[in-house]
Amino acid sequence: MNISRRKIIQGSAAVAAVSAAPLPLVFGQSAEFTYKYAHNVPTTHPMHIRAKAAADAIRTETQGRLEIQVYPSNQLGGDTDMFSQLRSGGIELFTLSGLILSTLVPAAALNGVGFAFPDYASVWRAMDGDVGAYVRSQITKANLVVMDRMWDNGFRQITTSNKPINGPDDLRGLKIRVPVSPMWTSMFKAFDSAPTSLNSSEMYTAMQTKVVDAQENPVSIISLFKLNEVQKFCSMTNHMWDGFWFLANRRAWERLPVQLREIAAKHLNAAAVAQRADMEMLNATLQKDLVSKGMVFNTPTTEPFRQKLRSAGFYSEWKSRFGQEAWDILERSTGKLA
Ligand code: X2X
Repeated sequence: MNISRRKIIQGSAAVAAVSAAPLPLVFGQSAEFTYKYAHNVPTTHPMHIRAKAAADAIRTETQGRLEIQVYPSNQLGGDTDMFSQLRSGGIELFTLSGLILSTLVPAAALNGVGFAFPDYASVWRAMDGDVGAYVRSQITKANLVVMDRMWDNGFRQITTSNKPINGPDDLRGLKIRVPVSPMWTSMFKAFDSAPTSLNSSEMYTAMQTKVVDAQENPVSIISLFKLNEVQKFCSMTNHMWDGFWFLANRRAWERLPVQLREIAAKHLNAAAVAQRADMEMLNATLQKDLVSKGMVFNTPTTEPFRQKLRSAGFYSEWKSRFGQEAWDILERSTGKLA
């Protein structure tokens, strides 16, 4: 090799070394930080797919310093259990429905108020705007770290094994599985149903063994958890919108150098936004797929359900539970609810 060529190579190696200097990488060396991220959906769900891609992007951009291992599908326990592990530091990262999170941070149930949002546009305006900012400030006060962008679970629909739900009267006495959260129990009590709180890890079996006859979830969850195998009817009630907050254990998060936190947050927030678009497309496709598998869909009128909640005192109860400040923030996004 002649001198000038060697100089050029040395020169470009030096440039590479300088640009890599803040994040040195030695191939084959194990990561400086290996964090567990756990969630409750199957690997076919866009939340898993986008989070996994974000974990790869984070590994690459941190030059291997931060490795996020993804544990899907309730592998590390049901939501209630994973949430305790997140708080104790047994797992570092976790996505949780705001409504389940409300067992620790009451304000996190705000987005689940019955029939608060008519469509996705109003959901994201609120959750990327004032409602989300308020909820995140409350989550932070509870000593957890939360990413800015919320992930979509979806508008929830009611499935049953035995009859379509055409109006609120069909909900009377219905044995329905709901997630573990006061908001869900309260809503289905207001409908005079008989709600049973169970984590999603136990939902399929509960219907298979007929412990319950019904459940409520977005079409994507109904399909990806294969609930059509144990449920016949799907009534498109859109009775609430539900999403996941991406949470981190505070001590684990603060152990990361600031630069690594910034890289992780950037990719996780971008993945959330991409996941929202995936979900809208998927919901339409999966409904067709469920129909082809024999599930029977109907779309009841919303107003009688809302009226039933109103007359049962649901909105006034939740207004006083959340407090005037939180309720005003919600109503600024949704219009008058109570
Ligand atoms: O538990 C459920 O029903 C689910 C999967 O929708 C949530 O994460 C709240």
